[in-house]
Amino acid sequence: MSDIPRLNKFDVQKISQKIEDAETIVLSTHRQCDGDGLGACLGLYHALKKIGKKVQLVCVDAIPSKYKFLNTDSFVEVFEEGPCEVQKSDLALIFDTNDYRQVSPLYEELQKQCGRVLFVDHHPVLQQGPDPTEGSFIETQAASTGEIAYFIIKTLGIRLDKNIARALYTSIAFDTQIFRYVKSSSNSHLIASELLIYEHEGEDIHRMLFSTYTPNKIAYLSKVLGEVEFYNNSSVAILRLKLSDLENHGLEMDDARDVIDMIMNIKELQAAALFREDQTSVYKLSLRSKGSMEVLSIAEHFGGGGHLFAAGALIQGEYRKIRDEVLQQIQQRLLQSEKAI
Ligand SMILES: [Mn+2]
Repeated sequence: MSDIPRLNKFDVQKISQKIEDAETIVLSTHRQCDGDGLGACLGLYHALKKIGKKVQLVCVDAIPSKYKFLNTDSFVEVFEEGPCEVQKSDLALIFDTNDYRQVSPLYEELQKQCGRVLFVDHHPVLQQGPDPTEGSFIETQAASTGEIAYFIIKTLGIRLDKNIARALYTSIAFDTQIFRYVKSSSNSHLIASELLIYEHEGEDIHRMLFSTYTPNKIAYLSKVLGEVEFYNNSSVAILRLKLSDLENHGLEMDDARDVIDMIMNIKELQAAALFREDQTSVYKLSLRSKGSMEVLSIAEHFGGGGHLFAAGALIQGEYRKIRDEVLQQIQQRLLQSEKAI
């Protein structure tokens, strides 16, 4: 057997050099942050503090309460909860998106206060959207941005510790959904195995990320999952989440995030679209597919973005009209993928 290196190292030399050259650094991630972006930022935050950098971690909007175990109250500032002053810095790094619109209005402030603003991401650059800033690091082979942060930390020669490991493990466990989505690479597992030398409570982290249900959430799920509409012999599913249902069950927006992943566990399903009502007639569209057809271009068509098989957009309009439009686009791609077989 040939000696295949099991750890696929990303070329983070250039971005690491820029970090090394900066004395003051601001770290951030996209709006409605998740375990990936937040964990990657926080891991790098702890690492850069260890080598004497002046670091600030700022999120655009409120951090979901389930991330409290990362001590977000002590280390993370929230721009929209103000007053939060962005420190004058040599460099700003934005994790887990390469679309500045996901970071606005913090992005504009970062541009003012920081010498350079770069993205560190694993989403494809949008065909119909803004280009990432020059010098950004984008590696679509990374299953999480925590993996990229890991390689940066290693390249900078910073020793791991419990704080760093806990944050990076959170990032990896979140985006891979506990090692389900690893991009056919051993990286996520191998990096995690090293992190677990410093962070012994992997199972606790899994629980804090994914087992945070309340009786209210179960009642909510039983209502909304009963409303899924199926098309094309159950290979396409569509679901609308009404704001009033979340409110009636006393839940926060983040509680609706995993509904689409549940639907994707249906064996015969090829693609799903979920419309989460954010305001009256404003929907956050989430799209998923199992890989036989891409859904990113549908998201882009509506001004959004994401990954090839998991993407989203913000759409304004009358529900039935936009649902039919999205359904038609999914069905078109499904037909093409069936023809291709
Ligand atoms: Mn991510």
